[in-house]
Amino acid sequence: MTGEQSPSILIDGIWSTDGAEGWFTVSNPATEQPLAQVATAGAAMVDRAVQAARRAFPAWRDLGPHKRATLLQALARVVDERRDAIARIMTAEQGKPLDEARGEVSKVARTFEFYAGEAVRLLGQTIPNEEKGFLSLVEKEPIGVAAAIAPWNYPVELIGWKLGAALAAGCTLVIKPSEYTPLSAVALIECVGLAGFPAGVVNLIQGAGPTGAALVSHPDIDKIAFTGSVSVGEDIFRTMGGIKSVSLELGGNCPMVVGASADVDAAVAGAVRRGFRNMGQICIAVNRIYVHRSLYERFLAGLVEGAGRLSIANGLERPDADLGPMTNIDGIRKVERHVADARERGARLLCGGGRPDGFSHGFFFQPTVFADCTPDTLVMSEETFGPVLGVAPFDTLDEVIAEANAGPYGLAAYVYARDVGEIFTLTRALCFGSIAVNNVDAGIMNAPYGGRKRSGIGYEHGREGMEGYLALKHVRLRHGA
Ligand code: TXE
Repeated sequence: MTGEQSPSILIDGIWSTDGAEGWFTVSNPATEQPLAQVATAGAAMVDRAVQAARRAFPAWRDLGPHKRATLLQALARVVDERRDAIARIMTAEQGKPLDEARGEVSKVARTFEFYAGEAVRLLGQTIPNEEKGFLSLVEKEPIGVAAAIAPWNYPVELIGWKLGAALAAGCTLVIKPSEYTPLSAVALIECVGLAGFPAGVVNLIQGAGPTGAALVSHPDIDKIAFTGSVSVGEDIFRTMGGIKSVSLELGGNCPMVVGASADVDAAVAGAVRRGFRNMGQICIAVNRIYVHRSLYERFLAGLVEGAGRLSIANGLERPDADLGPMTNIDGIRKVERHVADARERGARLLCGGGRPDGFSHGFFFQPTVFADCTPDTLVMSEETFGPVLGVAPFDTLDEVIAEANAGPYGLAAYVYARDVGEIFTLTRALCFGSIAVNNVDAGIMNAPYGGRKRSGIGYEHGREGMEGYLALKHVRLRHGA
């Protein structure tokens, strides 16, 4: 790939950059070399994309659930066929190792299959009335035109969740990917046309914050589905103008509690996987770990050993590497700030803490573990979004519940314990949208996924993910005397 101009905008079935406001450069975070120039959509182009989605909406809504499901199945097949090509683009612009990128693409294909199944189960209900001769019908209808705005950490999956749910519900879309990962989105959305979807049902625009703001504030948008930072989530409420349905999946600062009854080896394996995978750039990454004092030093020794075994590489050169680079320099700077803060506050650095040797370019960082972290340490109180884990001991469940629930986020929490009482005391008391017990896969396709507190509103995944693109209509029918 070169720094050539990419025809990266799709409006009404036509890939074109005519009318673009300018160009931005996408680079490879492992080499810092430019990959492509991508066009920025200004307000006029955003308007064209929304109007295309609006025109396509009635026919798509009326197509019928079985036909929509068949197209979603076809989309899953095309994505599977092109898995390697899409994954290579993702690794080149986002940094995650190629095998991991391939896994992400496969999961998106499974998402489309899941929502193909949900599309044909769009059931309403009937409600008995007090008066004889009346019947209430509650029907579910697609809400209209959806704006889908995605970040760069899972550049295909986080678009795929919104796309699958919206299409199954009968909505049309305008998608805006992150300015760091526009090419992954292009590779995914090319599959939509190949699968046979009508023109205008799915539109793709490119650009940074101002393009996103133009999209969410467009008066013809009915639903906004956003994944990204808390600050932009709050901006969206301010800028959207008018009353729109909104789902927001924002940041997290996810705790792991390793109870006195835990299997320490399993907890260590979970912490290594969910703490460092994708360089910690996951909203449900484990950030902070509270370990019962009786297991503390054993857990720390295991964690350091596990972190030390992780391989770091350019994921195109070494597809099975554990870790690639971080996606951008801002991420590195935030990690460095959190590492410096932990040092200053007296946390014990057990491994990592800086850039690894052997890389002359690229945003690489060592997996890093701090022990004895106080609650005010940034790694414990804020989302680091990088490969840094803060660990602290605890003595009582009451104490750890208060620590884990402190702070503004409520996306996911992790519990390792074998005692049933300990498990349920923790799962009942922790205020998070998802809690994974003795595993670290808090988000699965067929269960609802969403945050409490400042981590967001609404749900993705599962049937609930599709409900967010539906409106209810109550029809009260008088059918007799
Ligand atoms: O998010 P942004 P970024 C967190 C994480 C990370 C930080 C920044 O802490 O360090 O967010 O990541 C578009 N109106 N998460 O830069 O800035 C933007 O162009 C409408 C958590 O990715 O929120 C991009 O497409 N849209 C998270 C998208 O919003 C706007 C995943 C996200 O950008 C906009 C990623 C505006 N005013 C980051 N401004 C998670 N929950 O997984 C920007 N955008």
